[in-house]
Amino acid sequence: MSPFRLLLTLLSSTLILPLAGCPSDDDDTTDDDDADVCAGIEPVSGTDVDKQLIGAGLDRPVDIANAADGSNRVFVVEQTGVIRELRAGDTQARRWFDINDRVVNPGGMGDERGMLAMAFHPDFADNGKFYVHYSDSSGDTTVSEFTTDADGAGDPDSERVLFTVDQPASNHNGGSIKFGPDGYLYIGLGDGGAADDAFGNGQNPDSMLAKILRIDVDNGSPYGIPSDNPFLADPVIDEAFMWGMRNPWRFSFDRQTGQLWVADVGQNRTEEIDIGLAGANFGWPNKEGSDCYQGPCDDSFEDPIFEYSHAQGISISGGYVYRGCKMPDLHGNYFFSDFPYAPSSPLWTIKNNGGSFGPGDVWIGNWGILIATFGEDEQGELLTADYDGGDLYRMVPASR
Ligand SMILES: [Ca+2]
Ligand SMILES: [Ca+2]
Repeated sequence: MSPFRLLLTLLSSTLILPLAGCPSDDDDTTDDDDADVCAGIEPVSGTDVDKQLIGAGLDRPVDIANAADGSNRVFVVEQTGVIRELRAGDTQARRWFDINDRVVNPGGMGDERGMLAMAFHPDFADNGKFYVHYSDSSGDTTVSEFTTDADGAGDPDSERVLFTVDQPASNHNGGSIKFGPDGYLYIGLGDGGAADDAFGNGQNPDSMLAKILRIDVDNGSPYGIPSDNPFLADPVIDEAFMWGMRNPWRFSFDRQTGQLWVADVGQNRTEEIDIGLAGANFGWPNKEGSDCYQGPCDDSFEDPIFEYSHAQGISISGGYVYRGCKMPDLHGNYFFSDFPYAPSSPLWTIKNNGGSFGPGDVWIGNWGILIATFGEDEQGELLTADYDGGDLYRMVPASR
């Protein structure tokens, strides 16, 4: 593990997302669901994981989600603009939503455009609302709300556009959209692409690009700004939650602590993992990882909690902190991978080892598939997909 530099001892108390003003999780009648989520599931001791095939025939799977509605369905976003649904017991995923007609046709492997992510509204079971992040027919970023139709499928005709952003190049569109434990929608956008922040968005306070945004989809038109967003009294756009990102392709929330984990794809030298910190500037392009890169470089920039060099990988695929039922010995491990453009992605974890983050309990150099993304099922078991082979997997105890 010596090639990996372990960075920054961070007090966990400074890292937890502010939960003040929590609009959707303050109701005692609904927030005790997690208590029985593991009922009837036998835990398995040990930290060896294997992959169990649970679906096949997917076309470039880039995101995996669950509706948290008790249905135990798994949803897979295909880059071409389709969302497929895998019901409990299914082996073949069904077409659930299709906006291929308004999504740019992604080219070959490594094309970063297309439908990139989806998020279910926290009250999806009641209101049928979900959100998608896609590149439109011109390649520009669109984040929209949709609702389900009478049959419970996603309705392409229900689109309510939240915003669009011009994309000056095909790469670095960011990707993830997810609701935080505060009920707000977080959206990751990259720097606009090309290389070396060619369009100057990394430290541009006026642009929606190169940021993690945080908006309120339940108030305002087309959306509201949460009253505790960190840049309301600052030149940085009010939607921003953190900035100075290069290409935050995948982020997630720890379902136990609420902590935000962002994997920011690097330039030619370093891949990084950042912890959510309201108002932080993560430094791109002045810094790549913890190294100065271009422009003025000082302590005002937030450094990653973990980084690895391009001797180990070339494009980080962020994952999740494991909080599932089956493998309690792996709780607290943050799973992630890398996208080597071949079916040889690693499966790595890091965890907090007494104040700093270092390699965790799983460290597999080649897992035999090409990993662009991870997901959680309703029990918090981790899912991943083979971008090239189109297979969907659940991580299971190797000793089962
Ligand atoms: Ca502002
Ligand atoms: Ca950075």
